[in-house]
Amino acid sequence: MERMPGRVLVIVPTYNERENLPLIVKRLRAALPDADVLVADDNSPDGTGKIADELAGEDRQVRVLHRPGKQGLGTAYIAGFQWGLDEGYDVLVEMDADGSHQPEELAKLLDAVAGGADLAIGSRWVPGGKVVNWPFSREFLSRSANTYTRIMLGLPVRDATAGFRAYRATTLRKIGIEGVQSQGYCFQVDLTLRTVRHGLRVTEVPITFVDRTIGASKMGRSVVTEALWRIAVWGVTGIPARLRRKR
Ligand SMILES: Nc1nc2c(ncn2[C@@H]2O[C@H](COP(=O)(O)OP(=O)(O)O)[C@@H](O)[C@H]2O)c(=O)[nH]1
Ligand SMILES: [Mg+2]
Repeated sequence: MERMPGRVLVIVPTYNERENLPLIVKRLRAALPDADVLVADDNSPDGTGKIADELAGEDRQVRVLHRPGKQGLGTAYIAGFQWGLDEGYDVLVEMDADGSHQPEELAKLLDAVAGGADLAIGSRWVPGGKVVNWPFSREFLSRSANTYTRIMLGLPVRDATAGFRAYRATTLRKIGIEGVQSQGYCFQVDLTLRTVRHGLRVTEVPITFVDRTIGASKMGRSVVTEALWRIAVWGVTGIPARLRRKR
């Protein structure tokens, strides 16, 4: 990495990730010793929150945000962002706990931010991006969701549903995160859309996405349904603005 773009907080949301969390925190701390980590746990029934507390007890750069129950990925990130903004971090990173996002690739995202990006997205669907271990059904779902999103919203982004990202604090302050209601994949689309509509700079960095080998996905059919209808609503309500821009 060329230089750290200021103080960096990596937010790791967890729900039943007891085996994954120690592995990912260890890799992250080794890859980026200067970055701090915030685990945002929703009172995981498998005791992930307690493991997070133990990790925090051993390392001052690891902190934990406990929420009383499963409230969805979107609000977990909003709570984490709010905490990080209040603490004065300059860059806020989103990263899954399950190993899909490789901590060793985070430096590339931070380089993009240091180079002027307001939002850097770790992208599977730009040249050089890859997925490993994904069944065809997951790849098909992700590609279709991104094509649908691009057509509906006209976003100049290949992987708008990606959850491996680095935001400048100024970006989050400008786009306003308090009112965000989206929860699953469309939380990522929602924030991408807000960033683009504010005229801010989005850079996609190719990454290798590795599907989890431990534990199970928390994303069900309702998350996909939510993305379909919300994106349709944004698409339709955004059409007048797009027509005005073209004229
Ligand atoms: N705090 C919190 N974390 C969540 C919630 N849902 C998912 N996660 C975490 O978000 C990350 C991505 O979820 P995952 O199930 O891997 O999604 P997938 O990769 O799309 O299958 C993982 O670290 C999960 O533990 C939630 O409701 N609350
Ligand atoms: Mg995952």
